[in-house]
Amino acid sequence: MHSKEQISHDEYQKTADWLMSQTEHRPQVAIICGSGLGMLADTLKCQDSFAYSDIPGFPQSTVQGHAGRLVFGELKGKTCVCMQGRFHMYEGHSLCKTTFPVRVFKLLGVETLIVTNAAGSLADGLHPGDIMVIKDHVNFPGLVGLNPLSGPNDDKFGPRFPAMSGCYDKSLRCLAMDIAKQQGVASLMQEGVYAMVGGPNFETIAEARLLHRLGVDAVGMSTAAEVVMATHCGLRVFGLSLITNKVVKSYEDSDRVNHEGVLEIGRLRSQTLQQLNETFLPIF
Ligand code: 6GU
Repeated sequence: MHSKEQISHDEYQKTADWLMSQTEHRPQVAIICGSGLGMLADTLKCQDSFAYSDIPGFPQSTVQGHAGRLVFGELKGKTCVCMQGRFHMYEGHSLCKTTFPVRVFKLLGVETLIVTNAAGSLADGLHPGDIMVIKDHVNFPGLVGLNPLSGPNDDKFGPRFPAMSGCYDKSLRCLAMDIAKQQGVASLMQEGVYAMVGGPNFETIAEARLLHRLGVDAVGMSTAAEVVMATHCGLRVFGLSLITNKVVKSYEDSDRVNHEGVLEIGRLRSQTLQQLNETFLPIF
């Protein structure tokens, strides 16, 4: 299911052309909202929104807490397109389907991609409710060949062997930390390494320990594949993980992570994330 599917340039273009025929917005920024973080889209002005099911060529989202809408609009003078709900590998989508919107954004003229997700923390200093600015990632599916770039390369989008060092833009990361200081929320924010795993189950204790030893600060089931695709086609990327829970690393710990708890922390921090975004967006 995950390997051989290919999407042609024409298919991405058809979706982009359809969207451009339905809205006059021409976004510079695309935002992919993670679990429980979709409320950002609701704050866009002059909205044009499209259910994924109405967009030709778009995959369908199946997870609770993910609305499944593409919202265009203005936020503090920047034209944005916002995914309320993303596509995950564990839903059974091929990786080129989960990353389909990224190339569509490129064809819409987007220059910067902001990715957010809900993640479990492995680092001792990262607590539920903290925000991690993604400095780098470990793409576990990618390391074993589950990569959206597998198959013939489409040179119109980017090179066969794209570099991934520096894929999380340094100036955007510095700017985000500066804004957090200005807004008095610096104690909630730090940089770290995100790992994407396939899911849908959360980690065993042995897996959690392994990730911790490898230098992973937070783990989740998304983002890395989208960022690989975005970097390949030259988008500038900024990523945030909202820490929703601690990953259980001890056999003595009786805590269990659950999806409802993940969504609840998203609601708790929506205000802080909103404020950060409103200051951040106009100035980069
Ligand atoms: Cl603990 N693990 C994974 N894989 N994804 C998560 C998570 C944990 N918490 C939120 N998302």
